[in-house]
Amino acid sequence: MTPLRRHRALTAIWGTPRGWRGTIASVNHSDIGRRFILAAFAFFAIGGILAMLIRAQLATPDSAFVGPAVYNQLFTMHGSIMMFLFAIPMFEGLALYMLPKMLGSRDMAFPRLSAYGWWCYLFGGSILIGALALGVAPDGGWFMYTPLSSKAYTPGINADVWLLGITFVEISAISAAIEIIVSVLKLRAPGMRLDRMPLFAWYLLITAFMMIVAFPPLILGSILLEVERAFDWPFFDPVRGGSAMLWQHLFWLFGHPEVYIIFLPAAGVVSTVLPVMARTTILGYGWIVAALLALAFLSFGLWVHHMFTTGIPHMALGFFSAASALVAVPTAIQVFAWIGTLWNGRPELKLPMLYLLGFFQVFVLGGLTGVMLAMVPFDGQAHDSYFVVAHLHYVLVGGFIFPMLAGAHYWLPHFTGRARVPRLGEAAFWLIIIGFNLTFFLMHLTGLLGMPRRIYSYSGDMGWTWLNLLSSVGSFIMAFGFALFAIDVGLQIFASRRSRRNPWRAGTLEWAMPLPPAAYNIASQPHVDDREPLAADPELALKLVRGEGYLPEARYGWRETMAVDSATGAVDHVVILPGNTRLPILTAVVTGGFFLSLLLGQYWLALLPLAGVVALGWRWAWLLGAREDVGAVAIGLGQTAPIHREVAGAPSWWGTSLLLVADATLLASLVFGYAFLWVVAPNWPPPERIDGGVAIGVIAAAAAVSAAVLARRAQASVGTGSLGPARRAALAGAAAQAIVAGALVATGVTALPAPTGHAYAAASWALIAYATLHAAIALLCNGFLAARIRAGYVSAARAQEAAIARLFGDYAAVATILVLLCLFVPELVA
Ligand SMILES: [Cu+2]
Repeated sequence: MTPLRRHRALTAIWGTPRGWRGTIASVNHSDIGRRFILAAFAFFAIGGILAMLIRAQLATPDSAFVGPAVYNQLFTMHGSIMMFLFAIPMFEGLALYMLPKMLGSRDMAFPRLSAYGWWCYLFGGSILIGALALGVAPDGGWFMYTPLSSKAYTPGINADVWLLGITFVEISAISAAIEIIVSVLKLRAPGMRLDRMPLFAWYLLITAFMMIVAFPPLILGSILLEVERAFDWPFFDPVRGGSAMLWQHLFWLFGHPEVYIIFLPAAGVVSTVLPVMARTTILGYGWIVAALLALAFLSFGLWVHHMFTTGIPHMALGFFSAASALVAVPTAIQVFAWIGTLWNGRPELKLPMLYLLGFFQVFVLGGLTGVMLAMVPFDGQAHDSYFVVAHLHYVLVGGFIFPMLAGAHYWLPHFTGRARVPRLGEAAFWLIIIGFNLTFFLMHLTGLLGMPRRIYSYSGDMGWTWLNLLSSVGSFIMAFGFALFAIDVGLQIFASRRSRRNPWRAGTLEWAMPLPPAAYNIASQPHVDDREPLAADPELALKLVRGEGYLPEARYGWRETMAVDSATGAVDHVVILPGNTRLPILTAVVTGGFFLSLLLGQYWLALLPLAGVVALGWRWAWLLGAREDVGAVAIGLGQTAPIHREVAGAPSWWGTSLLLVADATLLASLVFGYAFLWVVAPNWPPPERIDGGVAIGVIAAAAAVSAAVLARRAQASVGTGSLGPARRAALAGAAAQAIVAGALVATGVTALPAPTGHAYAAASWALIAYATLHAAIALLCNGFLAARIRAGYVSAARAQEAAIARLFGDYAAVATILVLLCLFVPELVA
């Protein structure tokens, strides 16, 4: 096959048809990644405009530019947009676009999930922006503290917009995280051992693991607060045994790791771009990976440093203060690795390098004020003042925006296939860095002079006037810088000359393709023996185009890419990815209908889109698979491998396992909340507690265990090819799950007091709801398996669905038993 014919054949398989039909059906990672990046930049512009309105208001004392009600919406939406609609989606977009290319793969592991995440992000973000346009945007601050955000103090729809809109958007974060992990661990080019991966992939892998553990507490907190607002279940109401502190714990359990979730991908950009700019390789690859793991681990033990002034015990203050200071160690390892890399190399002061120097200046300052704030006595003074505002902008703008701008200029030729316009970018850089430092450095002083954050006005005799005016001037200089950046990018896309391949002479695989890349990335997949394959073999790009790698054939309309052993990179199997489909957008629209019904208080109506999501999810899974075994297929280079349907441990199994990790974190947070209320909240013990119900509870537990056993039996029968017994076991398992769900609800109805009376009852009901929901999901899994066996999609080789049904059966059993223990053990002890 000639390279041109191969290109045409692969494009026919992987390409996106022109026009809106192609646009809404595309699941290609380059398409979806580009959209994420563009939309995130648009949201960044909106968030930036809000920031300028804030600075316009604060430029002069006693300003009447906007009133307090509007001002509250401005700063709340500025923070929420920058965190949830800009930073996270921006890195998701970069990961979706870049990761497969750097790993020498053709797409991410779950293309339809990428597309679904994209539409959820777009629709959820639109709900938030729509609320802003209608003047009912969230106004309780981006961390939505109770009781301010409770019904009594925020009676309107504003807080609901935040709770539901952000949760809707978080679907895309969780799905991207799962996708990143499975793609990094499984879909690499053969030969790419873990220690041969580009560092960027390490950063994303660790970030993604943090996401599936950090986001569930926020999602749980949002659900609980929304349930409190909608149905008056008093989780956070101290009068009825709730605790406002519970919200803060759940929020910062998410919120602190969130800072690292934003920083690490950007640090990954630094570790990628810096060595190329310095014409050398990164110093201390292993040290950096170790530091990343330490950071990820430590960052989950720091959340309380956001709560130093809430009156927590002294022991806890000491512990969390020390842990916060400790985080400087792994961060310093990274910074020294970067400095050492610069020292070893011959740095060239190109535009990306300029932004990296800006990053060093800003981020190091932000880190130092972070160490100051980790000291409890200082924090007591600076808390809730502009000093904290200055610190967080130094950390987040320094730790995310400057590296991302470096990355933007580094990778733009990859997106556009064009070289940049000279000099405009340098001017933008100087405006941004001067404007930034002017705006935010002075805020340290404003804060030390006592100006609290989030006030909409101040009087002229406080001594803050000049500092505020200069900060406002700085912010407008910075805004001009960003406008110039946007113009620069626009010119590069539309009016610049073509870039040559690999303009930076980098060594990683994303530069092994013509620019802009084709829909399938690479005509054949390389065998990787080096951390910088292009540096090791300058001919590699040509060889791949000529088809001298893995999967050089375009066959059967399959979207094929190699899957490897996650540690050694040895060939494992071939993954056949699903093609373009409208299912993701359809599912996202129906999901959006669900969230909108809740937002408008139409709770019965919400059941309709909920049923729709279940039906679409069924269809989603149904469309995969085949009715006969294929066996091993040729993969080029004279080798063969099985396809993903016929192996254990295919991407779908990994994805399900990771979903359950996220799910288990949610359950753990719920159990934590329940225990926290018992131990800490006022007005305990509750007047009415669970009364009887042990017998029904035992039935629920027994049914859950038998359901799990039946799912295992179904899997074992599939393994030996006895499909009839397998189907009967699956159906019996489904029936057992129905009994579990019924018994759980009956336990609540007969034995628990009403959930509105006391936080105890509310939390107990929440636990029951969780277990019941999972029994229902396990029921669907079993039913699905039975239907698939009947339709001929399952065989001894094609046993994936049986394994997944078993996984859910096990999980549902553990969850049910844990929930029942939570309900009954306090009674036995008392
Ligand atoms: Cu923190």
